Amino acid sequence: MNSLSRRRFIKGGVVAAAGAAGLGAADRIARRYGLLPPDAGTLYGLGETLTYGTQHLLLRHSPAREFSRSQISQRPFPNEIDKLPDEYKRMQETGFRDWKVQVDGLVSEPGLFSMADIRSFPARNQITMVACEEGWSYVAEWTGAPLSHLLGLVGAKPQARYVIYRSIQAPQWESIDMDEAMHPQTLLTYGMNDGDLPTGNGGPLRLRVPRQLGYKSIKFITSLTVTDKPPGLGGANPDGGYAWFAGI
Ligand SMILES: Nc1nc2c(c(=O)[nH]1)N[C@H]1C(S)=C(S)[C@@H](COP(=O)(O)O)O[C@H]1N2
Ligand SMILES: [Mo]
Repeated sequence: MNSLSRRRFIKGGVVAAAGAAGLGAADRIARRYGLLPPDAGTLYGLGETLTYGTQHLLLRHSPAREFSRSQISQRPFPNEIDKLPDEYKRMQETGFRDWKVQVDGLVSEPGLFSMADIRSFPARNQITMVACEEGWSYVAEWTGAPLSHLLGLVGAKPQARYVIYRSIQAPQWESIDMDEAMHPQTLLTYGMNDGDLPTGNGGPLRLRVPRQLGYKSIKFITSLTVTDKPPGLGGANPDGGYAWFAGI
């Protein structure tokens, strides 16, 4: 069984078991173990709680599928983006020399990091899929620094539960839990298919979260906040069918 069908199988099984045991029981267990996702209170909250809770307990260390070079898509698909601010264009003209990422919140040493700083961190390459909730996908090779490295540098505190990340393209932001943030495949990426990350795909810096749907991989990252508070939903608007936890 590949990892995708295994996840579906596990999800189905646990949902069925929860149905038999009573959904109230699932909710109580999720509360007890601190596994309520930020959208637990919304219309689809119970389903989201079950999905998040089961995946978290069973699959929190499991990797996203990595592909071989020959599976890289001929034309990586840059999804349409809203207009970028003039500030972006100014920084682009000087090769993003002045691009800064602010890191704050529950950390011992908040700081500002330049692209040169981030490029000096230990790098990782991985060939993964961007899967959009609208049904299309592509495979590309991504180069970047594990987010875990940056979180280690700033000294994320033990009570940290989530990382919020924001784009220069306000109001684009999302959040992930600490397991996702510390996962070795969660990368601050600046390279794609042997070149710099193109603007359309989020250059100069994009957080790739390959274990979740495309909308969690926010482009043009300018700040990160470590927190112990449920962070709200970002673009994960339940009315639009977007779940906060978008595991694939
Ligand atoms: N800043 C920003 N990040 C974003 C988006 C966006 O519009 N702005 N779109 C998201 C969505 S819905 C998807 S599916 C992916 C698409 O990534 P791609 O353009 O590399 O195909 O980017 C995500 N990150
Ligand atoms: Mo998307």
